[in-house]
Amino acid sequence: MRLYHFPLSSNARRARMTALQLGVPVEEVVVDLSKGQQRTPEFLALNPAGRVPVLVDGDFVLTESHAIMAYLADLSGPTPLYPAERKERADVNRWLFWSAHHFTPAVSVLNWERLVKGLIGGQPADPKEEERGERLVTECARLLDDHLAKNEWLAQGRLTLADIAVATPLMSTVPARLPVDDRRHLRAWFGRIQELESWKKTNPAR
Ligand SMILES: N[C@@H](CCC(=O)N[C@@H](CS)C(=O)NCC(=O)O)C(=O)O
Repeated sequence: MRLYHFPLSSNARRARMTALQLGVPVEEVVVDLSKGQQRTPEFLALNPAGRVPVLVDGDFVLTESHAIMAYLADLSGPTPLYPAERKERADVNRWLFWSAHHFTPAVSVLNWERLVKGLIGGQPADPKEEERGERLVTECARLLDDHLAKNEWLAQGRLTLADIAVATPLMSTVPARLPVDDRRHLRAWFGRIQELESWKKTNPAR
């Protein structure tokens, strides 16, 4: 099984962390986004959207990081990371969808303005977009912090795919200046995630 990724991609990181947490062996293939390798005909044949991650399992090609997480978990057999019981799984799924639909796109706005633009060509950040990103991330961070004030983990009282999915965009907390400094419960939870071997092993600085 091959997992196409880029070390700086938080979307790819959640798939890589999931494989590591589950102990599912995957061959990691780097697609260097900074060199435009996501736009080669070979890669576009795998994912016409030109984005990582992509998982290739035999003749089955799967895109979308949250779907890849669920697929890997199902492949590994019963796992507390992604419970089979209907309501328990729904509890995890709600955070996977929240991550995909709300949190990751919110962080992406600030990531783009404050980090990626600089990396790819030195375009200045657009203050209107920064303001929009600040507002979106602040709303999400408030929701997360309130939940984590009462819960050690996002779902089911233990580490699940929910935590991995939501935590990876926070890898840009410092470079994208995410407005999370005053969210003490969120930061404590993120500290617990950063202690995981799967987080350390997927650190782009390694
Ligand atoms: N919804 C997709 C988003 C994937 C995505 O946007 N990946 C970014 C890296 S974080 C990418 O490959 N960007 C390449 C580009 O925009 O050219 C997922 O969750 O997998």
